[in-house]
This record gives sequence, structure tokens and C-alpha cells, in this order.
Amino acid sequence: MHSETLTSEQAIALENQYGAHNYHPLPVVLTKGEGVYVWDVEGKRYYDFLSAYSAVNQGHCHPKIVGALVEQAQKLTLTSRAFYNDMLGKFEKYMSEYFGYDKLLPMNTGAEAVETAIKLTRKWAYETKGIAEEQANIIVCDGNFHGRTTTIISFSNDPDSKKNFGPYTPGFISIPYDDISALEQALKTIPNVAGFLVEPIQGEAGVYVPKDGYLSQAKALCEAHQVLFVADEVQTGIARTGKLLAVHHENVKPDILIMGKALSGGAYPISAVMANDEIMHVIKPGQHGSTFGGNPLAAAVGMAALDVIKDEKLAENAERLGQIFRAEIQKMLPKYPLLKLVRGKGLLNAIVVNDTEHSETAWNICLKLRDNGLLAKPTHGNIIRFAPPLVMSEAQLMECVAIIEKTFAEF
Ligand code: IF1
Repeated sequence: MHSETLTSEQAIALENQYGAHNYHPLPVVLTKGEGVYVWDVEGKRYYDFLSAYSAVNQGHCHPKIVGALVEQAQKLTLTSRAFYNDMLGKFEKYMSEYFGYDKLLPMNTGAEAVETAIKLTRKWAYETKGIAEEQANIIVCDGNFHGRTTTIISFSNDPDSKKNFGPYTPGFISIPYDDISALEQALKTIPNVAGFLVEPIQGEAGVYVPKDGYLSQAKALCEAHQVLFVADEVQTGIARTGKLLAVHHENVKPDILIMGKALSGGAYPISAVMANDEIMHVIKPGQHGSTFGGNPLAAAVGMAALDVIKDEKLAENAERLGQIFRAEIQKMLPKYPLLKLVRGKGLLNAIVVNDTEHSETAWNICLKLRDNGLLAKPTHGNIIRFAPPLVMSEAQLMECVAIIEKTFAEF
């Protein structure tokens, strides 16, 4: 059933005709993945340098994760939270010990987890901090990306994400990112602040790494003002940046931690909000939930995916390979005028192409990279994100560096 083989052209034509046009994919049709590689329907192999936006940190179709998925899928997949299941509690304990929080609130997608964190922050503000009803403000950062729901896009400043989706949810105030005095000023002047929602590195904005000390100073300021520090680690978490969490680079422990994507290694949508009891206890039965959140299949997959991160030392590998990658690209900068700069942490990196934001250059480079056997995608026009699975070896990375160099040499 549904197993007839399609050519790339046919598959693209089907999506064009029958799918909403809410994406503009790079023209390549993938059918198989294993570790750092994916294959298209014509059998050509590529290095995956997007990792499904950092969801596939553990590599494509990791046998331990797929094994856990299959085993649990044959036993019990979904009960809803109307009943207990024998996997969720195990997963909650595992997550609590793994990340060092009292409690987990399981959801499915990143956006849902961000929504959950916003609700938790507001409820805490009213019931614990004592802010008057409907008055809570949450500080966010310019250039943020936290997902696609109507509330989340209300505080985006990307016109594509936002325009004509209003009316927008109030209660959010945006300040410049990586600007500690802007945060200090905001905390002093804005009334009724409940929380500060921040990405430890802004991914969508183009892998914008804040100055050393920004996150730890921001955390300290939040503490001083009795404001919750809420970290969106959906993209930066789970070893991507060379530590289990990006906030660990500055020894920061968020009051509320949001995760998604690689929590399942890409096998299943799993997201999570973690907090200690004094915050999490404000949510009582019936006040929040999800049909699929906390299902036994997600629990089994999540534990396997996080086992892989530890067993295969993927944070350490990301740290080491990231240093090598940036050093190798640095060496190319003087040779290729189109290459403006490289930045990032661990294996979350981007190069900035020396052209305007609206030029086609980065897109055309990605087409050439594809022809040369490496898949990456531009963001904001002239920035190309490089985020391979963390199971890559040094030899494989050097092969990829050679592909990138060859591509720039051809331009
Ligand atoms: C799309 C970028 C990545 C996220 C952070 C929450 C979410 C995301 C920090 C929501 C999602 C995505 C979704 C995808 C593109 C993408 C993205 F280019 F926009 F920046 F990853 F690089 N917080 N990021 O990055 O998670 O609900 O999607 O599970 O087109 O929306 P989700």
C-alpha cells in the first residue's frame, strides 16, 4: 500500500498540487536516512547539515531509538491522561534526574511547550508573585523564534510569521537581544513582569550567539526582580551546542526549561516543560493538557533518545567537532570573498554570505552544495545554517568541509 516509487519530479509535483504552499523546500526528495546521511529517491546520498532543524541530533533512524519506538508501538501507544500508563511515570522520573528539576509537563511540539511555559509563567505570577489578574507582562527578545501559534507570533517581529494573523495576544514586551542593560531597564520600568522568555542562542535570527555572560547576568537580574527566567532550548538543547543545554555554558539553571525536537531524536514529536515544585504546583487538574502529551510511546522514545545522547557522548562530540568546523571555515574566509563570517557554538553554526538579505546567492549556494552532496538551507536570505547530526565523525566532518570549500571555489 502506498509503496509505488516516485521520481523527484513526481513527488514535488504532488506536493505542489495537493499541499498548502507554506514552505519553499530545497528541491531534493528524500526517502531514507541513516546516521549523518540521507538518500534521495534517485539513490543519491547526501550529508544532512540541517538535521531537521536540530531534531535529529542522534542521527537518522538511530537503531536504539527506532527499537524503543517499535517495541512500545506494538504494546501500547496512547491512553490519554484520563488514565495512568506504566511508562509516563518512569519517563518523568528519568527526565527529572537527567535535567535536575522536580517535575515534567509533557507535550508534543515545541510551540505547545512554549505555550505551556507562558501559561505556567502567568499563573505563577498571579497566584504566587501576586500580580493583579490580567496584568502580567512577559519580556521577550527582538528577533525571537518560538513557534507558530497565534499567541507566539503575537510577539514575533518577523513579518512573514506575523502579518495578517492578528488580532494579537497582549502581554508581551520585546527588547533587544544580547543587551543586558536593555533587560535591566525593562525590569526597572515595566510593571508586573512575570517572566523573561529567551533563546540561549537565536536560531532563526541566524544563529546569533550572545556575548559571554549575557545569560548568567540575565538570570541574576531576573532573580533580583522576582521574575522567572524561561529558557527556550527547543533548538539549542539536547547536546546541540556542545553541552546538554546551551545555558550550561554559563552555569545557568532556568526557572522554566522548554525542550522539544531532539528529545525524540526525530522519531516522534515530543516536547517538555520542566520546573521545580514551587512553580509547577500552580497547574492543577483540568487546567492544562493534551491528548497525546505524555503518551507511553513518547515516554519510551524519549528515554531511548536521551540514553543515546549520554552513551555516545554527543555533547562532547558536538563541542569538539564544532571547534574544528569553525576553524576550518575561518581558514577559507580570506580565499572566498563570498564567505563573510562563521559563527556558532558546538554544531549549531552559520555562515554569513557576503550579499544582501534579499539576494538569491545563499539559495544558489545551497543548490550547489546539494549537487556536491551536502544539504543545508538558507535563513534570512544570506545566512546558511550548518547543523549536522551530532553522531558525525571527524573524518566525515573533514569530507564535508571539503565539499563546502569546493562549492565556494566553484562560485
Ligand atoms: C518552522 C527556524 C529552526 C524553535 C524554538 C520553538 C520552536 C522552534 C527555538 C517551535 C522551531 C523551527 C520550526 C520550523 C523552522 C524552525 C527553525 F528556522 F525557524 F529557526 F529550527 F531553525 N522554539 N523551530 O526553533 O517548535 O512547534 O516547530 O516543534 O518552519 O516553523 P515546533
